[in-house]
Parts: sequence; C-alpha cells; structure tokens
Amino acid sequence: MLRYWTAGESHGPALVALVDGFPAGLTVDTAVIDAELRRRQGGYGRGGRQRIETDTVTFLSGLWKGVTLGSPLALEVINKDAKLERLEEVERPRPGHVDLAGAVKHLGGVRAVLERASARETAARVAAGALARQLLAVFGIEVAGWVTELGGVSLGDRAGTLPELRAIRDSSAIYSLHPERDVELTTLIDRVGKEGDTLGGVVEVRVDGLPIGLGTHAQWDRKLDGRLAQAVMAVQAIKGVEIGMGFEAARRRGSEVHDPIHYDAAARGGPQLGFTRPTNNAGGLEAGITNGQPLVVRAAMKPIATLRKPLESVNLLSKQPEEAAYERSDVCAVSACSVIIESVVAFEVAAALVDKFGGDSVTEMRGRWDLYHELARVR
Ligand code: EPS
Repeated sequence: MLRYWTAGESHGPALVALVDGFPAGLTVDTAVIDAELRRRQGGYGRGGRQRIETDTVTFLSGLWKGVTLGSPLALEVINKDAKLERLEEVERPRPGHVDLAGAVKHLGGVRAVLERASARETAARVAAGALARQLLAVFGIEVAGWVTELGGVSLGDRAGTLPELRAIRDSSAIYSLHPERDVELTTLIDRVGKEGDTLGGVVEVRVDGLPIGLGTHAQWDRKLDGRLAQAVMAVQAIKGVEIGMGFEAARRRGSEVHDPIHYDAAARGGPQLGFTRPTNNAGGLEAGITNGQPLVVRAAMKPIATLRKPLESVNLLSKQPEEAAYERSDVCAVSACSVIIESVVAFEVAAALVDKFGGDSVTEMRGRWDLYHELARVR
C-alpha cells in the first residue's frame, strides 16, 4: 500500500513528507520535484512569504545513489522563515481559517493550530506528488492541471495533448489555458488586492495514459473516485470536488450523460484495449474503476481567509468585538492550488497503480502491467 503523511509547521524548521510503500528501483530526479515546488510558489497574486522561500527537496531516507530502495522515503523542504519560537499568540480568530474551531477544540491558542493548518504544508504534498509522478511516468501516465476559473471569471476549455496544454499553461501567469486573458485576470487580482480582499477559483487536473482497471467497485473505501475526492477535498481551502461532468450531470438526461461504448480493433494494442468512447463525461471513472479514458478532476477553492481588510471577529480573551488578525497573505493562490491538486491526484493514482500491480519493485510492476494487458487482450 502506497501512502504518505506530512509533518511540519509553517514557520517551524522544515516540512516533511513520509512516503511509505514506494517500490524499489525508480531513479528519482530531484530537479523535477524542485521544479514543481517552484511552480507551487508561483502564480500571480502570491504573498511576501514566497519572496523569502526557495523550496527544494532533500531526501533524508529511502534513496541510494538516486534510486528508491523500497524503504520509507523522508522528504524535507526547509523553511527559511523559521521563526516559530519568536512568534506571538493570536487572539483575534480569522473567519474561514482554523483559528476559532481549532483553538476551542484543543483547549489552547490559535497559533498552535494555524501553524499546522497553513497552506505552507502543501509544499510537502507537492514533493510527495512529484515523486509519485515519476513512478507514473514509467507507465506512460501523465498528469497536468490548470486554472479554469478565477474570481468568478470562467476561462473555458481547450483541446490538445497534455504536453501541448502544459506548454500553453506554462506561458500563463495565471497557469490557465488562456494566456491571452492573463491581463484581464492580473488586473482583477491587483484591484481586489488593493481593496484588501482575496479571490478563489476552480482548477482542473487531467491524467492521460491510464489503463482500464485501477481502483475497484467492490468496497467503498477503495473506490478510486472516493479516494480522489478525499485527497482533493483535504487540500486547504477546497470546498468542492467534481469528476468529469460533475454537478452538470445531475441536470441532464441519462442519454446526454453516459459515454457510448464502441470497439476499434486497430486500437487493441492501446491502453483502452480497443474500446473507444466518443465522449468522456464520466471523467475516466465508472463505479470507482478507471475506464481507460483521461481522468478529469476539478476542485473549487474558496478565497484565502486572511484578509488585509479584516472581517468582524471577537477577541478570545476579552470576548469583545474586534477585527480579525492580519499578518501577510496571498490575494489569490488559485494557480498554486492547481499544482497542489495535480500532486494529490498523482499520488492517489500512483497508489491505485501500486494496489493493482504490486509495490515491491518497479520491475515487477512493469511485468505485471504487461501480463495484465496481455491477458485482458486475449480474453
Ligand atoms: C504559504 C505560506 C504562508 C501563507 C499561506 C501559504 O506563509 P506566511 O503565513 O508566512 O505568510 O502565505 O498560507 C495561507 C494562505 C494561510 O492562510 O495560512 C505557502 O507557502 O503556500
């Protein structure tokens, strides 16, 4: 079973991801992980903290000469702004953040919970996800994500292969597939920032090259759609998750929603084993199992809760009305969110791949992958 946990506070010495169950024999490119960490720090509308940090990964365990050993991997991302011991308590909880509920729950203070709840923790998830993507790449499985909506402005879709779409996205300051609309959106972010406010948005992640058969219909907690929803929903500030047509499917008739099944003998050697679908409204999953179509997951991110023009709050000591606390924050982190959702989706898909094809070594996984496809074709 491939799984991971993270540890670390926003202003503690470091963030750590502990990855367990990762197969032996993968040559890891740390520069690829660092590139994802750098992307997470970017996107228009980020705050002052990103000018302090230069996130890079260090492997504390699980690698020998750059190759995974099959033992637990500990990944570390250092915090340059490690000042936790000098930070003061916060008495004015921010609406929308962990502050009030977390402090009451722990019978303690706000600082103790906000340091862990901060989205800085996602650096560790991106590091783990970027490692998982390297395992997926061995099997020709690719992941990419982008911003489809920002501050209520919808950017729409774009057709293309993942390398094509990734190149377009990388030319956008917003990480969208419509760089020609960057100025409109950066102007919006600037205006909202000047007003002391923040913006949310919607991100989409696509996974190409998936085989038929990852996940299961047989038990609720192993259904891949359920696992993806949990991983995505558990990212800071996410308020909604959709797969494929998502909520829109509820408004349409069955005949407009379900993807017809065709067969093309010439495509028998491909990942879909010859079964083709003219549409992909299911978003690559049927009954919790991948169906050979691209996986499409969308997530709705609420606006950042730390506002320069603070909302009404209450001083936890005096119980008198006061404005919520403000230190510094992002106006908009939706672009960064697209990198984070890519990472958590990549990790869940890699975990499902390990479930199906075994987790001891990449070589064995490869052999089992080939055998499975051979058996599925002659069936
Ligand atoms: C973040 C680092 C944090 C915040 C942000 C995410 O750094 P600091 O608190 O030192 O400014 O900028 O976290 C939040 C938006 C939040 O509300 O906690 C990061 O690296 O992503």
